[in-house]
Amino acid sequence: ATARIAVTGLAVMGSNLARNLARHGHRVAVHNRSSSRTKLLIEQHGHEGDFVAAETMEDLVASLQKPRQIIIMVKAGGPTDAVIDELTPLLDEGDMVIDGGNAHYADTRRREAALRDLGLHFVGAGISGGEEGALNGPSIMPGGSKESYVHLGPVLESIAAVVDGTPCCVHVGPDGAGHFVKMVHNGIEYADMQLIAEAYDLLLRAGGKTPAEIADVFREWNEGDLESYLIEITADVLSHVDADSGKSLVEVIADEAEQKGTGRWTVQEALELGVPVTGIAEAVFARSLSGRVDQRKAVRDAFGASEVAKTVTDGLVDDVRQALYASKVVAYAQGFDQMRAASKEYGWDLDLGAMATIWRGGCIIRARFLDRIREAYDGSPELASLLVDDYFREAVQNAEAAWRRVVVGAVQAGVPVPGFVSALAYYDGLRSERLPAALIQGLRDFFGAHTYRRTDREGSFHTLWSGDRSQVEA
Ligand code: NBP
Repeated sequence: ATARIAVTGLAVMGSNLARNLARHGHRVAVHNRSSSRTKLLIEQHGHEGDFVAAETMEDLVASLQKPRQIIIMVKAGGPTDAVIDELTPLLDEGDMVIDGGNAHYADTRRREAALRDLGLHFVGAGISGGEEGALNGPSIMPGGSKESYVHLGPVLESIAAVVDGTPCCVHVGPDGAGHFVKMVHNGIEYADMQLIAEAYDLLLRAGGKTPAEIADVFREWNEGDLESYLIEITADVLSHVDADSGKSLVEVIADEAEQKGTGRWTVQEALELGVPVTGIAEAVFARSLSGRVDQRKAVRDAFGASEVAKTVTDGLVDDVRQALYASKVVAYAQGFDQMRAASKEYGWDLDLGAMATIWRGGCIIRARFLDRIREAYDGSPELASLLVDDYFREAVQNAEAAWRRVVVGAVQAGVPVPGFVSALAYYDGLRSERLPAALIQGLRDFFGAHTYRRTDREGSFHTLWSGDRSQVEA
């Protein structure tokens, strides 16, 4: 029994994670349901480090130091439960089971509670960065008990991405906190990509630029506040020429965005928590709309394809940059708001500054910008919104005029920019002295006697709408 840690599930993510562990000097036991994958890993990469191949789950467990640490990297859902059921009878009190898959945080909460009853630690760890990240340094978001992190932290931190000497891995919070944070990360990724796509579409259709020209714009943007992995790869994708057609690849890719579901989960959970994550919701719906091919055709046939008025102005490129930045601030403000709400709901005590810190490297939304978010929450952990932090307030104020010009211009030109529009509406909504919610309350009271509160007196009131319309205290 000599291996430090184990990985079961050796498809692309599990194999790469095991290799990453081995390359960092950890003796790693490896196992897969069908042993062909285990053999392949050892054949191809066995020389990279110290692997112990296990044919069966019993062998895997027997090969580990105590307390045992076993990472599960299988398909999320039923397969994860199947592996847990197979594994738990073989374990001893204090052992740790780590789920590195994309589990729903509610499943993680359920599994954590069940394993806690058995005296085991269950750690739902969000792992971001895809296969490349798993191999070379992901962003890792482990939940579960503090006690488990004492053992697990050093190993996970050793294989995580590192930015400015700090590993992109921290104990996020109890039970499902890690998977929740990973889910919100993915939701923000949806919003970020939608905003980038809208900026591209504006420059293409209203600005009359070619994809190659837009690639240069994104390259330039990547030198400033927008610097991020997604902006960088946008330039790469836009400048790629398709060998078959000789066109820009983006012009021949089918315009139907797919989704695996974490964006949808983020929005579903936001609805439950009552947190307006409008940017993420618009991003999820924009993907859904793109996939409604028959409906798109029917409406196009009925109305004619929208003719976009070219609104090329000297300032368009810089206006779009500023609109993108301000909308992105809003998307992150919403995502962080959701984490804050969940933290309160579930008693997780999330350190939001630390979340920004561990997203600076290894993951898809890694960006310069996250340093500013970390500073904002380090300075005031109870920040009401990212928007009120001095740095972001100033950034949004500076961008506001350009942001409005872009939204107005896009609406007039007929380019759909749901992300930009909804971000601006969110900002305007929060800033309004009075909202028409007052009228909604009046209507609710009218048809359903749902009562309302007044601005000038304590208490709940109802107007006798179908009687003499006098007011009664409810
Ligand atoms: P997959 O999600 O494609 O799952 C394949 C693995 O699950 C294989 O090892 C397979 O074993 C195993 N498995 C299945 Br399916 N059913 C099983 C069962 N009933 N019992 C035991 N093992 C079972 O692998 P992946 O793409 O490497 O992803 C692994 C996890 O990481 C997933 O939760 C995924 O969502 C998450 N993730 C993936 C990425 C990414 O970029 N791909 C990024 C971040 C997170 P077999 O070989 O015997 O069929």
